[in-house]
Amino acid sequence: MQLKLKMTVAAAIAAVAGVAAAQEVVKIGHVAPVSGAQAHYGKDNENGARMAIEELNAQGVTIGGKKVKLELVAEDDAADPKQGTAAAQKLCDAKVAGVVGHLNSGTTIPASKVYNDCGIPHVTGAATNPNLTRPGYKTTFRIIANDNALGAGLAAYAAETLKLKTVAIVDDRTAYGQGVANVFKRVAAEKGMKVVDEQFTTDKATDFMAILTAIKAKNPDAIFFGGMDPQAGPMLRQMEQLGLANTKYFGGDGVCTTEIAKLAAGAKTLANVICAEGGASLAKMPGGTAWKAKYDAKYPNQFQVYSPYTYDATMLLVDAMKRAGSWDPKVYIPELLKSNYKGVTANIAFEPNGEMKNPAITLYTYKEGKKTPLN
Ligand code: ABU
Repeated sequence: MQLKLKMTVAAAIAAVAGVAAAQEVVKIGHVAPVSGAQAHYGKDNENGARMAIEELNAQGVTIGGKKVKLELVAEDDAADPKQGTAAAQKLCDAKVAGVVGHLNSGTTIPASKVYNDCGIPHVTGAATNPNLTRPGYKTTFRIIANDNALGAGLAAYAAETLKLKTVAIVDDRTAYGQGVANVFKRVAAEKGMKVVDEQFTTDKATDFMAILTAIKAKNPDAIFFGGMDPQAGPMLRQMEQLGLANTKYFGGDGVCTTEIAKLAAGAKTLANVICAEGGASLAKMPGGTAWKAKYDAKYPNQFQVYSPYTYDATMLLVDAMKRAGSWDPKVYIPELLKSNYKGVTANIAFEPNGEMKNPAITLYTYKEGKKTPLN
């Protein structure tokens, strides 16, 4: 009797082990800054990817007739280009099937070469510098509008809707900040605006009194800032201190966060912000409102900007693997390029260079401290 019981237990253990062995693990990488001043963006991005992986695993995923378990391999690049390429190489060495990321154009552009060299696709839902897709790597994909659209949309709004005449431009000298500022400058000038001053800072600075004092002397209708919210928040506070209370403040998606309202710490100049994002507003996304409610329940008070896109990027990778019947990048990359994926953010399809077809852009302002769409 005892022997029979032992044999039954052994058979059950063997059966469970057999099922476990049959279920293969498919790794998906995610990279963003989850340390340093931009950690709030990175955590939000990582949450989006993690939420997608957890939902997919709960539903059960079958690729090429095999049941698989998805595993997120999350890396921190601290928004630093060198750490970005190191993280990319780490993910190549870990043999992930695909990567969601990175956040910053300054890390994504150099990392894209690493992914191309090791043949792994990456999908960014945050990096917006147009140069990302210029090399024509078959492994690079972007699911939001780039800075050509954001900079031009903001310049058109400044010149044509608000009829502003003069602007001072500040950028943080990163690939993103400098790039989006250059597009704004070119299109604003084409539309008849005069650039009365140009100043530069860094993505580490928090004291802008000297450059704002110089700008104040030129009395512009607006300031355009190419950079992120750890700089934009204090800059808005310092604009208020210097009496620049009526100067409009333009920025790209990097300043269009929930966090900027906290970083501006009650400065009235927050209401002067007009920023642009490379997608539809949550209310106009196909699944935005329901998705945001799920996200907030899981990650309270962590939403910033890009998590719906990192969620979709993760789903998109797995959708291509399923259609290809393989998670081998060589096999599923052609399917990824042919995607016609109905995401939470949009219907996602790609141009041959990996840019999204027909991305939306949305302009926002801040009303009573709350980010509010203008279109
Ligand atoms: N798109 C703004 C933030 C990320 C980046 O492009 O650097």
